[in-house]
Amino acid sequence: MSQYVPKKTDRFTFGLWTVGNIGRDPFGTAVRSSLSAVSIVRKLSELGAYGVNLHDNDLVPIDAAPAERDSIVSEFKKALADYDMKVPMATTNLFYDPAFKEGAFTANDPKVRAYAVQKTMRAMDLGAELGAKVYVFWGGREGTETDACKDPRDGIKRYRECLNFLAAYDEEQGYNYRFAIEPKPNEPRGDIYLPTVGAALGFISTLDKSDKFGVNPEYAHDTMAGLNFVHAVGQALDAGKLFHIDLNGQKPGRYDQDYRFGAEDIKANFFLVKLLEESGYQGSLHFDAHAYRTEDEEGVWDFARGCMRTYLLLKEKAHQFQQDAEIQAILQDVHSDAEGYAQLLAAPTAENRSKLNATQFNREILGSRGYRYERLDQLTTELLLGMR
Ligand code: GCO
Ligand code: MN
Ligand code: MN
Repeated sequence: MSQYVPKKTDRFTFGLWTVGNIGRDPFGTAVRSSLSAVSIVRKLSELGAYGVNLHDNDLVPIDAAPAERDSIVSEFKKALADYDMKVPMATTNLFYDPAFKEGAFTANDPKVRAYAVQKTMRAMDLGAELGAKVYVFWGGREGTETDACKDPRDGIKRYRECLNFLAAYDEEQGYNYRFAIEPKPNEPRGDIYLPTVGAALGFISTLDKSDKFGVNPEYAHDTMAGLNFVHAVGQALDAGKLFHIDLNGQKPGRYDQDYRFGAEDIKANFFLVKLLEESGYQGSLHFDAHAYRTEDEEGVWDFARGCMRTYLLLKEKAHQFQQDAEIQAILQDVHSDAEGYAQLLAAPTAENRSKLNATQFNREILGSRGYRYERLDQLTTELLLGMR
């Protein structure tokens, strides 16, 4: 059905590192050969993606000489133009090189911190050259195995200093990036600073140019820790801070799996897609995931197609949910405000305060009511199973 075929207007993006993942894990070596950036751009465009995102070193090797860098970048730019692909987001690899083993922006060694900021300035230059509008900060190495090594207040303070420095650089260069902090609780560090969306939102309010900063939540990161990702995204939306999102699949309580979007917990993914669509979120729908290690290149493209198709199927299900008369009747009933209390609470005026003080509530009536959420959830399940 053509409605489930991805189009550029769906704003789907993948990282070069995602479809480019060669299946290395802590227990085994690569199982697929690496794909060139140009071939990834071509294939993703054919599949209907809007763009590709990258870390500096996904494209340009860390030790490339300036001339080599320029020729790689110009070949890549040509491929973007040839295949009508965008680079909406760029980021820095501050986790792979041994220099960052003790942290990057939060490292104890000020020279490591300075190098991390310099590397990010150069990666921001690269992203701007490719047209990126969002710049992601994922602090993969910003954490500890033992808190004997540093006071967490110093970690946070250094993080802030580095981000303030980079926001000033952004302003000076006129890049006008939207900066998105990506929280994660652990992996690769034992514990990572800013583990949750809420922690990142709190931290953002302490930055010099806090308006420029938002979040890049990832399904797997909250789910690993047993948290409700839909609630986290809801809070980010409410704060006007959902600048980007990383979609994937993950079982709770496991290692970082980064499965295909929709591979795990279809119901949670449905509520996520429903929320994104109903909120009017206009940013990229970025898949930060990779194919199972069992796959060859064909499986990689099955994986990429699957991420996008499942999103579109769930988007259609969200539409059906809105059209379903029985579901909507239950919702209407539980949200009804016949006596105007919702209005009263929304306006803390003196009149409303005294009105509320004078009100007599019947606790028994309030407590004896049934909400019909069993039926509502069953209807949702049946809708997702194609039975409605
Ligand atoms: C992870 C992270 C990364 C980041 C990426 C972009 O768990 O490894 O999700 O994939 O998203 O580095 O900043
Ligand atoms: Mn991740
Ligand atoms: Mn991510």
